[in-house]
Amino acid sequence: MVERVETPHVDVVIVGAGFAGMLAAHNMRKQGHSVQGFEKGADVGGTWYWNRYPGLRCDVESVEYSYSWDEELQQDWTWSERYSAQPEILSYAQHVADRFSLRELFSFNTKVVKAVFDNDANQWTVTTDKGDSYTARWVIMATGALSTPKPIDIPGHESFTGRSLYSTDWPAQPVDFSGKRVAVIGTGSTGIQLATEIAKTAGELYVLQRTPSWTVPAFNRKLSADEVAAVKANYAAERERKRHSMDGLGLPGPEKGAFDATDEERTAYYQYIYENLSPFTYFGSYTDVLVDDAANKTISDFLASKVRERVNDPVIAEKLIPKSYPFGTRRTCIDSGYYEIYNQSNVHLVDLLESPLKRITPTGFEVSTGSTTAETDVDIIVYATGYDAFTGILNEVDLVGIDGKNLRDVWKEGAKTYLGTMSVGFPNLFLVTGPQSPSVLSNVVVSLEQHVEWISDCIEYLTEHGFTRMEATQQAQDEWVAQNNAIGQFTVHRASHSWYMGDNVAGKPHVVLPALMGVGPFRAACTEVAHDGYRGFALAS
Ligand code: NA7
Repeated sequence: MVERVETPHVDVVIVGAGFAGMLAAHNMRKQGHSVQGFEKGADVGGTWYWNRYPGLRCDVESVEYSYSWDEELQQDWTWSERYSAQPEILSYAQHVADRFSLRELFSFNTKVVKAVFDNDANQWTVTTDKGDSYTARWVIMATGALSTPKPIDIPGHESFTGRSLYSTDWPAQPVDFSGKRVAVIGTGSTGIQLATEIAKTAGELYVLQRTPSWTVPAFNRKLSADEVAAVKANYAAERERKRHSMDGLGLPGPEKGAFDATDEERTAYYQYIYENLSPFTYFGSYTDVLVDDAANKTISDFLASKVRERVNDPVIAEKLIPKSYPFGTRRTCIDSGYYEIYNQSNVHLVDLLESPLKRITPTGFEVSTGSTTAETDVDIIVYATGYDAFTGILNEVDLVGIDGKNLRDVWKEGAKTYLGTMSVGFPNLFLVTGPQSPSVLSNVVVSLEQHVEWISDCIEYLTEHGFTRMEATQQAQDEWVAQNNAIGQFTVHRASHSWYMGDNVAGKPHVVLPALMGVGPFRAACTEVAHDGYRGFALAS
């Protein structure tokens, strides 16, 4: 006789044990739900578990890039530096897991490979790479926006006989670059952090730059006991203020247009931001910098002057200055001496706009120089070529909704959601910081807390009212996406071609992926929807 094995059932499946997944698991358990979490890594931490390349730091200040939902936690934990390095953020995540006994809610080293919606039972069947299946009423995809590396699209990269390193899959053992010839491909946040670190010891470092990024000095430092005490004295109130700000950082808002200030006044203000605040503040420095190209250019001009100050060779400086996109339409970086590496004799900028990268060879890389090519031999190639943002990680799972439709196919023409959290045809499947939510354009911890708390309240409401099914309506989703696209057209993002729009991955449709309205207005919109009985969602028992 064949023994029938029942598929275990839980109220909620949570995918991912990063900052979002840990909070979701904590909340669901607190609300009395049965929870099964899955995490493909061996431990908690998400981004900070997977990424461990040298020089990795968060570009949001430590005291802000941390949970705000537990007063005792934020009072007990003390950050050592203004901008934390990866090991400290990972130990924070581990501390939270210990403190709230979160690990027991997750199966680690377990990847969710498939989830299929049962339209009659209003539940999902979730299958892992171990072959186990669970049924769950609700599924929360806490999988992060920057989790799946962009495929390496450079010809010949597999032919390289030296060492290839990937920022997204860094070796556990430290890599010794001393005396080595190294190429770093990519000059986003990751490439900038890596190049700065590798330049310290490499024999020769070649930085292969296609599109330059704006980057400003971190002015990183140890936090003094007085500074920490001052933050902690007012933590809860400050966090609350930031939740309603445009970027989750609560930086001072603009009062007037860029040209309503004199040149001297504007320069002084930009200098103040440069030395004291996050560069994300520039977006909110004047009312028109995000909508008017000329106003926007005042920021670029100011920052360009800084590059010229920091780089000795004026030709190199000009190559490092972004000229092809408005300020703020690509991620602004924070560095610890990046531009200065170009003043070292062992560091060489390879401008791929001038000399396009043709291929990786068995011994190095080859660029076109007019009618000829030039080959450079290296020992190590480091790829810092970015992510298939927002959708990559969701596409890795077979998410099968109503009528057997796969999310991957439904989003072929572009990812669409309502409130960044649900997509039509996929009832009971919550996304955290999904497409058309602020996520990457904000302090993401503030954004993910808002999203997870909204989802938690929503599941509470559905449970209390006996609803077993929730689905975004087509109209609500269409309007939400249209509104975001309209903001894109209204702002300098209209000229943007970046991973914010899906442009970095071949074949990915150009869609405004992050919500551009800002963190505070997004929160208000979500709260209003909830107050209206989850307007724009179809609820059923
Ligand atoms: P990014 O910001 O997407 O940067 C990737 C970089 O890699 C960027 O400079 C790309 O140039 C470059 N790239 C990608 N493919 C190629 C090829 N084929 N040839 C040459 N150069 C290439 O990713 P990061 O990991 O640096 O940062 C992601 C986010 O993580 C960051 O914003 C923070 O929020 C944390 P391109 O721009 O395509 O010309």
